Amino acid sequence: MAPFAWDDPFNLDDQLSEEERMIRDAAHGFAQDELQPRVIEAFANETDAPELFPMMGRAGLLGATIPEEYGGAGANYVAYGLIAREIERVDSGYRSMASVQSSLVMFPIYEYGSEEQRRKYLPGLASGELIGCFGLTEPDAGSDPGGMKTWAKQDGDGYKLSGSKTWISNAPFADVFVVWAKSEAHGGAIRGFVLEKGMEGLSAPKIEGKISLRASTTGMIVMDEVKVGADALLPEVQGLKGPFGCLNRARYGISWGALGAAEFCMHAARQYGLDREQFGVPLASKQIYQLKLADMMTDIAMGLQSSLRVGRLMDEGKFAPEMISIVKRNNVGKALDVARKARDMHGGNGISEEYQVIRHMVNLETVNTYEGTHDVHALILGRAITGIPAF
Ligand code: TGC
Ligand code: FAD
Repeated sequence: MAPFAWDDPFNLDDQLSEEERMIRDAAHGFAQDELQPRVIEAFANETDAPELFPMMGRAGLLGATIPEEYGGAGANYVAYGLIAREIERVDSGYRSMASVQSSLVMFPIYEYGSEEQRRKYLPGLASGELIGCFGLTEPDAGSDPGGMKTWAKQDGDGYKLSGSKTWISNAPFADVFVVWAKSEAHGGAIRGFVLEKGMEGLSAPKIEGKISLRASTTGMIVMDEVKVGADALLPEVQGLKGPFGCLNRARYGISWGALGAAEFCMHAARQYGLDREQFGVPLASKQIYQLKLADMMTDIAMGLQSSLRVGRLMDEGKFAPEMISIVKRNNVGKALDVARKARDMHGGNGISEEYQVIRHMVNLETVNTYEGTHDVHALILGRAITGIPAF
């Protein structure tokens, strides 16, 4: 019989390659040394932190799956998931900054871009000298991005873009904007465009006053007849499968990331219960307290195994988007449940920034909503089960 480790119940460590373990450990070191010391203050003050991008770039955390010739790490999707887990163990907002850059900006430029676009943008995005954002959601088109009102009109050889995007991570300090618009020249089909900071008619005001994900900067993208050349178009994809192809990667990363936040919360609740005495004994000696810890550990362990499986299938090119809906929806929902329980198990201290569990809890509310809400992923699965779209 093997010994049992409460913090790694199914021996995930043993299922990773040496390279994957090295990447995970490097990400863990970076997150604990560089991100953890600043997060409480950053969250309290809603601080913009563009300086984190070059730091993450130097640590090899941006564009992990992009080939090395474009500045990426040439790693696999399991390694990418492990990076997300380590960053989100500190804060979902920091993971958001990194996953937008990697999956929603570098991936489309690599996968759908021209060779010139790849060479122009990817090395700077990988090093963090350039910051990217991804504009899909609009004020009147969230869960239904096909209802977008942003248009690209033909303008000579190029295009003129008008419209607005909202709730866009990284936008206020972004250099590179991957924006999705209906294109007049392509019969109204949705196409991707790469815009650059400073273009006339382009602005990205910050959305202030978030109660969740405060360490990550969010804004709008406002486009008032922004003129771009023909070379701004991502040539290799047309239709909603373009943005959804990016979302597949980001949603998968989130399925790991949310469990990093859940692990932080569970470990904190366990330690709190061992340290805190009530009725003359540690709280951890109480059956109800142990039941909650057992449920947390079970949900986290099952979630990690399922994300590992999906990651392996992605690396073999054998995944279906519905698999990603299962793990995004399940793991974020379970992480939110773990964080709420951990908040409760800390009693009054649970609402203090010092103990950090309530920050994870409110962050996970956003994670449950973005990249396809919990219910939208249920409907994606419902369609797959019944053949009937119920959106
Ligand atoms: P539907 O008819 O289902 O599909 C339209 C076309 O897209 C293809 N497709 C996919 N392709 C690749 N991967 C997927 N996951 C795909 N899902 C669909 C599909 O095959 C079809 O292709 P074609 O060639 O036949 O045209 O589209 P629908 O309009 O009915 O969509 C339904 C629904 C609800 C599934 C979809 O709209 C949806 O997923 N909504 C959620 C929107 C969303 O996730 N937004 C995220 C915005 S970005 C964000 O939140 C970033 S936060 C990041 C951070 O800070 O970390
Ligand atoms: P809605 O679509 O209006 O949904 C509201 C409610 O209705 C939800 O509960 C939803 O589940 C439910 N609902 C919707 N449709 C149905 C249906 N058919 N049947 C039943 N229930 C339904 N977007 C980007 O493009 N880029 C980003 O970088 C980005 N970053 C974000 C960062 C933050 C902090 C936040 C909060 C959001 C971000 N988003 C981003 C936007 C995010 O993807 C959307 O908020 C999300 O897709 C939901 O859209 P919505 O907010 O318009 O909600």
